[in-house]
Amino acid sequence: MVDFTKIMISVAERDKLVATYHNQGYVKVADAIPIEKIQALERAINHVAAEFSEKNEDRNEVGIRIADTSPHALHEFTQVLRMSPEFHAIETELQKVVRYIYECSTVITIQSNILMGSPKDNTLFDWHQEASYIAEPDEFVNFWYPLFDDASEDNGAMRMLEGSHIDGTLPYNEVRKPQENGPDIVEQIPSNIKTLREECREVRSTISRGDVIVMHPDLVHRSSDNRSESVRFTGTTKIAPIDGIEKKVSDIVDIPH
Ligand SMILES: O=C(O)CCC(=O)C(=O)O
Repeated sequence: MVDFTKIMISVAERDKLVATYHNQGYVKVADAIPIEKIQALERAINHVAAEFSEKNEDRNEVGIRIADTSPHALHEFTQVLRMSPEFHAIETELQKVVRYIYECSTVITIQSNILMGSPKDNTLFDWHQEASYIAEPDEFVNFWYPLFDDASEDNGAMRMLEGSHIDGTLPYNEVRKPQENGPDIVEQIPSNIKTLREECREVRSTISRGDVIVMHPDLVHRSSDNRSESVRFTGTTKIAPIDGIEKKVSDIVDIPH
């Protein structure tokens, strides 16, 4: 794993990181998010959880109750956190990684969420590519990172099919999954998933707090069962390099001078 605090000063390490990203379709970056920023988000989450708490439930109990029974409360809970300055501070750190990988100065966060995987979660995402859900822009990176507990096999660290990004965005089958407490989920599963699973090595993103997995938008991946006792809090952030956007905009829009 590349240590981000060190690669910031080494061209050779940067080249290694970029080559790994392009060859495997993902790269693990250690210490991309300073621990103080994660701790600040943890305090914010505890604060929001206290607002949602019934009968002195702790953060974990609140998480399990709302994740299992109330999609509406879960949505509210995660939206409040998603818009918090503490979460934006983490996004800013991830933007630095994208600037570093692309050697560019302008980047934009196109989607960013906090996901809560309860131990009884039945809304796991099946095998998919981010690019089949996000058509534009075609170039972005997808970060996945544990927030409070290290990502382990036990709590359902992300599974990735190494090299599965090579053929680009794949045709998919739509699979409808009815939910007990909310609207159906429709997933887009690559049509050749069986072959991909035979041909590509499956890797688990077992990483520590502060580390991130940087995934190519065409990498096939999925979440997995949380067999631990605690809610799995993870961040997922998609960031695009957009250097040259001013030029592209002025090509299609007549900007008055
Ligand atoms: O962590 C999860 O449950 C799945 C997240 C995911 O698939 C993603 O961020 O692309």
